[in-house]
Amino acid sequence: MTETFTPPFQLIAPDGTTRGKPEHPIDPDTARTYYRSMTLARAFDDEATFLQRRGELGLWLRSLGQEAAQIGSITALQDRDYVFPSYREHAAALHRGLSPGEILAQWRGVSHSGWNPAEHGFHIYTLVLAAQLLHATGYAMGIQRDRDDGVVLAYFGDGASSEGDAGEAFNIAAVNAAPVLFLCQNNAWAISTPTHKQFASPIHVRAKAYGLWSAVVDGNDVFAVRDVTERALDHIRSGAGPALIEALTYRRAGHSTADDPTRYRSDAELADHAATDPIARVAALLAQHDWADDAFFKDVERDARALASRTRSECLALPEPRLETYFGHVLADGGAVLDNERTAALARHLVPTS
Ligand SMILES: Cc1ncc(C[n+]2csc(CCOP(=O)(O)OP(=O)(O)O)c2C)c(N)n1
Ligand SMILES: [Mg+2]
Repeated sequence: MTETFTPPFQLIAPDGTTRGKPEHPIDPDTARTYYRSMTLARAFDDEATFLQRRGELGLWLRSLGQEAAQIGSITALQDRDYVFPSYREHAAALHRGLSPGEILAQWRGVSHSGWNPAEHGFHIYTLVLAAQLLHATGYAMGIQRDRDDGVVLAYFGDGASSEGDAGEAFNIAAVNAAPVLFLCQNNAWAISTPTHKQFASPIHVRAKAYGLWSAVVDGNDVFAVRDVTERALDHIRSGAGPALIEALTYRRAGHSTADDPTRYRSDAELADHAATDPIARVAALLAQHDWADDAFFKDVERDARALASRTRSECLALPEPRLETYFGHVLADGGAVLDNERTAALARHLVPTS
C-alpha cells in the first residue's frame, strides 16, 4: 500500500454529513448546482458509452465517478483562465460550454479535435500522457510574460505522473513561478496498473520536492475539491508560484470501451468504491438538509434526458468516419510502407470508407 502522509481534505462524508471547516459556507444553491452539473455530465458520459457500443464512436473513455474532481475544480476558475485537459475531462468540458458534438467528433474519428480551444479557453484533449503538462507550463509562462493575471489549470492522471514530461513540467514551472495549477485525478488505475505499482511516494508529496504548493483532497467530495482549488488559485494568483492538487477518486468504468477491467480488478473493489459515489454524496447532503424537493430531482432528470437526446442527435449529425483520411495525416509525403498499409486496410473495409 502506498502511504498517504496527510489525510485527504474532506468537507462532506460519503453519507452526506458535513465535516471540517469550509472557506465558504456550504449553501443549498451551490449544492443543487453541483448536483445538476454532475448528473448532466454523467448522462452525457452514459450516452456516449451507448453510442460507442452501437458503433457510432470508435472509442470512448468514461468520466464515470470522477465528476466531483472535475466540477469542483473547473468551477473555481474564472473565464479568462485556460485549461489543458487530458482525455476524460468531459464534465469540465461541458462546464466550459463545449457541445456534445464537439466533444464526440474526435472519438468518432472525424476530427483531431472538435472545438476551437481559444473559444472555450479549453485546449484539445491530449492522449500523449503528461505532454499537456509541458504545454500548460509553457502557456503559463507566456501569460506571465504578457503580465496577464490568468491562471492555467492542467489535468493529468496518476499514471501520467510517472512520465518524464510530468517531472520536467513541475520543475520548470516551479523555477519560473509559472501561474499553473496541476490537478491530478488519482483514480487508482492506469489502465491495468494500480497506483501501488506506479509509485512509492504519493504525488502530492513528490510535488513538494519540486517546490510546488500541494494538497491532497477527497476527489469524490465536490465541495472539498472546490475549496482546495480556490486555495491553490489564491496562492498562484498572489505570484507565489505553481501548485499541485492530488484528488483521490476512482475510475468506476474500464480504462476505455476497449478495456475489460474484470481481467485485473475484483468485483469487491468496485463495490467498495460504489459507496463513495460523488453524486450520491451530494444527493444525501440535499436530503439531510431538506434543500431539494421532488420537483427539483425530476427537473434534473428531465434535463439529463434532454442532454442525452441532444448527444445522440449531434453525434449522428457528424460525418461518417473515412478510413482513407487517417492515412493522409501520418506523413507529409506518404511512402511505400504507408501506401501498402492503406491499400490493405481499405481492401479489408474495416471502417466504412464513404
Ligand atoms: C506517453 C504515453 N505512454 C503510454 C500511453 C498509453 N496509455 C494511454 S492511457 C494510459 C494510462 C493512463 O493512466 P492515468 O494517467 O492514470 O490516467 P487515467 O486513464 O486513469 O485517467 C496509458 C499507459 C500514452 N497514451 N502515452
Ligand atoms: Mg489513473
